[in-house]
Amino acid sequence: MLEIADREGVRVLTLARPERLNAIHPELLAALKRALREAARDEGVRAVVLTGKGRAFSAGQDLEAVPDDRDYVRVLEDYIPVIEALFSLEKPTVAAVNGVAAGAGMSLTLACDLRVMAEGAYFSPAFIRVGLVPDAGMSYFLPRLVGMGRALDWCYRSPRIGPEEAQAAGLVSAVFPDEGFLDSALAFAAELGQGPTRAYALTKRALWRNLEAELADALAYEAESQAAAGATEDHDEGLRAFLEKRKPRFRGR
Ligand code: LHQ
Repeated sequence: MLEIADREGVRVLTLARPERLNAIHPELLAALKRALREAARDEGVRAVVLTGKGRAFSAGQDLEAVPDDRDYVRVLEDYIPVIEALFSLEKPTVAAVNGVAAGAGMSLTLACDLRVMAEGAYFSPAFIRVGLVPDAGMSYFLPRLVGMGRALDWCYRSPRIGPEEAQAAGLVSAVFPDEGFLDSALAFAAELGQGPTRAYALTKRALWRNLEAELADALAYEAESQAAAGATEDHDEGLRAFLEKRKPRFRGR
């Protein structure tokens, strides 16, 4: 249901219900929640990749597993800790969108820091097609990532958002060929996995926080974050490497 593997400091979490296009159900969400907590605790993990097995990333909520009483508040309670764990993880997170990412499957990718996608993959907000509204974080992340005009347009029409449109909107960082996609995505993540982990975490927090802040407050928060980054071993190493004209060897501390 959820496959977990490590490669070069990158923890790879693979949604693995390929016969259902990795549709999401409560057990999968519980496994994801556990895996994200473990990834947060494990110092050897310096980046996390979320991907899907088979031809899809995820088709979203398993529509065969919705409760008869339609208690969607209850259904969404299982998503909340997963979205929060992804968002607050103090390590870079990358969604490797290998195939269709629809509905809450697309939402999972939005809660990651960065997205890369395969040439044959596409995003589909999907919710509106079944008479529902964006959930699992999409209403929060999508307008912030691509702007309100596009977010409304995509959520209303639920078009097939392919690599070209996704990249033009700034939704994805890179597009790789279908052939060898996971290797390309892992190489992309491995670079982040070899970076200054604390500085990434502080960067993520500052950018999101300061999106809503007043300038004076944002500037003060930047100074605080910089003091924290400046106290890391990786900053020492970065300075040394610069002066010695060599590539830094960051250790994530
Ligand atoms: C599926 C699913 C699926 C189960 C394909 N479930 N089996 C909702 C409700 C309540 C509260 C919580 O929040 C949510 C959030 C949401 O995520 S709502 C949006 C849910 N997702 C969708 O509406 C997307 C539904 N799927 C599709 O539109 C298509 O399957 C896509 C566009 C993803 C892919 O199309 P195709 O490549 O043509 O594949 P397919 O449709 O033939 O699907 C393959 C199989 O997977 C098929 O089963 P079968 O037994 O016929 O082979 C589908 O029934 C199954 N499947 N999505 N979400």
